[in-house]
Amino acid sequence: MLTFYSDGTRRRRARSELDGGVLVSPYECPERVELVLERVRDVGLGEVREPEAFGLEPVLAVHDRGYVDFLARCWDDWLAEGRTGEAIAWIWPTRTMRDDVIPEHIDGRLGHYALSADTSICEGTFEAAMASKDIALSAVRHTLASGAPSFGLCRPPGHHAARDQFGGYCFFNNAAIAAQQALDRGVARVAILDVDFHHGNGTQEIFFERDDVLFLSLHGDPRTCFPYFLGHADETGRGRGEGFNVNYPLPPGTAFDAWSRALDDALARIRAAGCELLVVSLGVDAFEHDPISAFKLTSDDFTELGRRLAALRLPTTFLLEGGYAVEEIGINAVNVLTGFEAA
Ligand code: OKP
Ligand code: ZN
Repeated sequence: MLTFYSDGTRRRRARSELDGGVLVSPYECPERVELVLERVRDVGLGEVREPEAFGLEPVLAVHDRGYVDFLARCWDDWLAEGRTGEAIAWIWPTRTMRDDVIPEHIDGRLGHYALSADTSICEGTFEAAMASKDIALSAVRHTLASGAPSFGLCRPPGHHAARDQFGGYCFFNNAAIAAQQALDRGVARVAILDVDFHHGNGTQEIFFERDDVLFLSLHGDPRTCFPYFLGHADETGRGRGEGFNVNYPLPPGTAFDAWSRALDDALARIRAAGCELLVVSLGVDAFEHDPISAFKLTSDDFTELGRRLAALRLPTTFLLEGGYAVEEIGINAVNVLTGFEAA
């Protein structure tokens, strides 16, 4: 299987994440991709290729232009205010306020475009997000052209990024951008299966009213898990999208037996919907030792996940999302890929 990777992903090296009332060193760190890349090479998964540069057009097919402009300029605008730390949102247009007038000041713009305070913006963030979406686009292009599976070693992740919001360590929604690219190149229906521990609120939002993308997500129940305000089972799509959004909220402590029952239901739905391409939002934070998650999957379970995905016999693109047990992230992510290839 080909892997797409670029050093541009390491341009984001944030120093601060607001975590339980203190600023900590971010869980979503550049070492994550270095270790996955090392594992890809150690197991001999296949060639590692540089992505092509696709520019902003495929980004603007799923994201708002004002949002993209904000991300491109945020760091400079922040520095222009004389700030010394990293850019972190701290005020939002909450329920009783107005969100139809976008503020001019960078603090107001941050609140308009942020969905959470865990994700600071620092020098290089926009460049890393650009590299990450180019990796996703290159991976899906390869799968479309050859029918062969591919692995996009994306960083930063993407599934929390909505049409005009960043947060949960995500800026551009790599999976949504890749899926839209496939549709624009003639694929009739794409399945996005999100196995990251956290609900893919951004991907859900982007495709909620559409029937050309079937979105399915297995995740920690939002009653107790980030992102808290989306991801319930009754969110099934709207309008022509009704039935094309499937959430499997699962309780903390869920292990592979219960998790894989939800997985098998998702796979049956992908089969029934006649999808021509599978994009896997491959977070490996369902791992039992993940520091910020609560499921109990083992490293071997990730191999079995890969096997079950292969049984769909669909052209498949894997895109890295979360996974914060850094020591084991390479083993867990690549186990999915070797399990897929062995099947
Ligand atoms: C991103 B992805 C406490 C944690 C806050 C929420 C989790 C973001 C997960 N500072 N961050 O889905 O792996
Ligand atoms: Zn996650």
